[in-house]
Amino acid sequence: MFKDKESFKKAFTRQMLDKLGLPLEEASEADVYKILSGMIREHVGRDWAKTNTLYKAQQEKQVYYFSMEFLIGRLLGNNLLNLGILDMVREALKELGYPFADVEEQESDAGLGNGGLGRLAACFLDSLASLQYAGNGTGIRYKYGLFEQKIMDGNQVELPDYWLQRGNEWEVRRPDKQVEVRFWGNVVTRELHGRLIFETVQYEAVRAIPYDVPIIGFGHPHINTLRLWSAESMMDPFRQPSGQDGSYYRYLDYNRSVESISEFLYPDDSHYEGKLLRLKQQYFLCSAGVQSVLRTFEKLNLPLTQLPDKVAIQINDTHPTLVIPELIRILIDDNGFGWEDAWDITNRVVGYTNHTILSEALEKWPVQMVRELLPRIYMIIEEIDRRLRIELMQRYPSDPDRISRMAIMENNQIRMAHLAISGSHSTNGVAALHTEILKKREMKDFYELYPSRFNNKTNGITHRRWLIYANPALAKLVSECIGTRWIKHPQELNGLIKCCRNAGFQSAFANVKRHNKEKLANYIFDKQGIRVNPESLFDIQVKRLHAYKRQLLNVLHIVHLYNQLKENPGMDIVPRTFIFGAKAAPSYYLAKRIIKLINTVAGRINGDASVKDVLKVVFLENYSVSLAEKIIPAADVSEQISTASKEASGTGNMKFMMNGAITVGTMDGANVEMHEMLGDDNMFIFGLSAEQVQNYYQYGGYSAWDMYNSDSRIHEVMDQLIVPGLICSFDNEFRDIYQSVLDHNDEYFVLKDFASYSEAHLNIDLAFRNRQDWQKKAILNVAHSGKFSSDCTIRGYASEIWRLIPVQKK
Ligand code: 26V
Repeated sequence: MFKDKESFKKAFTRQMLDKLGLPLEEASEADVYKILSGMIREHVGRDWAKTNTLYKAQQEKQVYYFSMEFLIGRLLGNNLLNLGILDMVREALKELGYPFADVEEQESDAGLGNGGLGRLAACFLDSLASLQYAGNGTGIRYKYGLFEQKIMDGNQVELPDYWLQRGNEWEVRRPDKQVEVRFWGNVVTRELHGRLIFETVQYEAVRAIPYDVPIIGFGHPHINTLRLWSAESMMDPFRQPSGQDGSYYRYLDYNRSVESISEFLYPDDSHYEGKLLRLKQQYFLCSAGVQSVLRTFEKLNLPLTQLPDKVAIQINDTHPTLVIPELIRILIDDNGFGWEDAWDITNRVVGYTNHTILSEALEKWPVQMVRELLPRIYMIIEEIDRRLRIELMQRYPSDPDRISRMAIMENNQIRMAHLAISGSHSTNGVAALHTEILKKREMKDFYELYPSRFNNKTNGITHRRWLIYANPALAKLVSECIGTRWIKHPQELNGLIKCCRNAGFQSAFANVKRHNKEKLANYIFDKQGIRVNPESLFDIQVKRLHAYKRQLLNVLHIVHLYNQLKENPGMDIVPRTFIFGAKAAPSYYLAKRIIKLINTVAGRINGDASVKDVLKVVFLENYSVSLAEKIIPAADVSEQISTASKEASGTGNMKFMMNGAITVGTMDGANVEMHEMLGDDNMFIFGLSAEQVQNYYQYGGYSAWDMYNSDSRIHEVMDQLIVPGLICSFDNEFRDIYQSVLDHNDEYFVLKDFASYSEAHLNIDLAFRNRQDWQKKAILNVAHSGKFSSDCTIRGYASEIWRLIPVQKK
């Protein structure tokens, strides 16, 4: 069916008739999408089954990546790419009169994640399958993904993302694999043959139904599974038919509460809130996921003591930490294990990845909530805490402060990070700097207790989606220059180093960038009616809106540039297009105000004819995976400007680098490792170091008001937030932002870093004038980006944490 273009066209036309009863001329793009995705699904079905059979036969160890988020985006193009037929299908459809780009748009993004953490999980799945590891994803099939963002009058408005409305061609519902998850109830303890038995009674049961999504490896028929769980009602959740005890209304309430479990993704990744529904989601994922893992293991007919030889579970942040007590519960209560063995097995199975050091995002569940919703799990957590305290008492007999700092339960809260570290054999950070900060500061006590558990795994991105698929013109050019080995061995992108000075290659490289910029310019015009000049420098910041990511620094600097141009209309600057894309958590007031500010500044500048040839500002609505694929290949400059020490790694930084954008950034997250390879020549580094930031927090010595009073540029732009003029249209329009900076002593050092940021931008301006040298820098960025392929990251996890080898036919 996919042998060659002609047989594909024939099969495709035929299926259109057979399945939809449509002659090709009458098919819409939606019909084409449906038939094409259906054909791929059929095509991979057999290999999917074969992969599973192979896993069973070979009995190789498997990893389960547990995550509350998988930010997949669209699958059609990626699946075709990994099957090796994207170009053929693209051409065939074109010949049949359907541009592939229009067909792709028929698919909704699977937006089951907020940002970096969810997208990382999706990149990891792609690498696991492509490297032929037995690697499974375990997540939740939210009915509503991350909200759709509309900008109205400059403000963010959230609309529900009902991504399943048009159906999901990539999932298979598996009712035969359902499991039961239990909430509430009371634990009854009794003794049986000298052993304590724990039984939970009067619980409420929920049905967990898996939906399996095939994850297609690149270049071979290796197909893994992402299993997404959906909550459904049971007929007799209280173990008696509803109505029998006059509780029909209770059943209706139950029904509604069950459906809510997998109803929507929490849209906030910045502030932890102890919400019952979120805790339910987490336990739902953990319990369903662990039960399913154990069912698969059972088929091997091995004793559970061998579980750690066959199964690794990686928890993506603390959100799935309840896998630890859940696994212990099943081992003890359902399989008769004693505490020590259950604890030891669990510890060897689980690994934990930390993704943030922001204290406001750390999960701490109220004791009472956990005790009521999950009574048996609560008992187990209490026991873990009790044993940890004993261990600590023995180790630090005269240091009670340390014990309360490290305890799992303290002040009526359960600290999930402490539970995750003590219940697992590995804790990793996501970039070298981040891991150092965990070891030296944030988790210092635990590092001292368990030094060998701590390790670094710098994040990565899949070069298949983010380079080959999103930027086919660049991928082709790269292959023309260095051959195609880099596709399987992304580190070999460094073969480009030798081409970076070649004038012919530089100009071909520049043409690709120019072509991508034209495409983005057209998109911007179609969507928002703004004309941007593809000749101008495209300076882009796309990511979640957070105070620490400092979109504010970027926009204040734009206002400053604008002021300069107004003062000195003849000023010689490189024409710039500043592009933003960002969603704010719906309840994050300041973040939403910054969106309004960016849009206000954009409106003012774009409406001012006197700067129309040199300055444009665009805020692109509804930033998402599919939008990122359009934006990133068109960037000249990538803004990675978080307050040093705050961004655990960043992954957008890597995507831009791989697409030949040059970074203006702080020494934060993975920027540090980019800088190590690129040096000052090929990156624009500015701002305080992580250490300087830490010192200010610890010892003080910084005054935002002093900054404001001593730097006239800062004074001017800050006043423009509250005084009508070039930006504001009425008094105090952005006083909230103004105060958040000045009255809270500029927690994120926006003003402190303003001067060095401006200077970095002056250097960018100068560098961009020398086009050849600029191309050289851009090429070197691509050349060094192979280290940030998630293939590299996954190999690290596999060999050092999971002890996994690729599964190949013997
Ligand atoms: C936190 C919370 C807390 C409240 C409930 C909902 C929710 C959802 C997600 C999160 C996680 C925030 C942590 C996170 O996304 N970290 C990012 O992880 C990326 C991948 O490792 C990394 O590149 C980014 O630097 C880091 O900010």
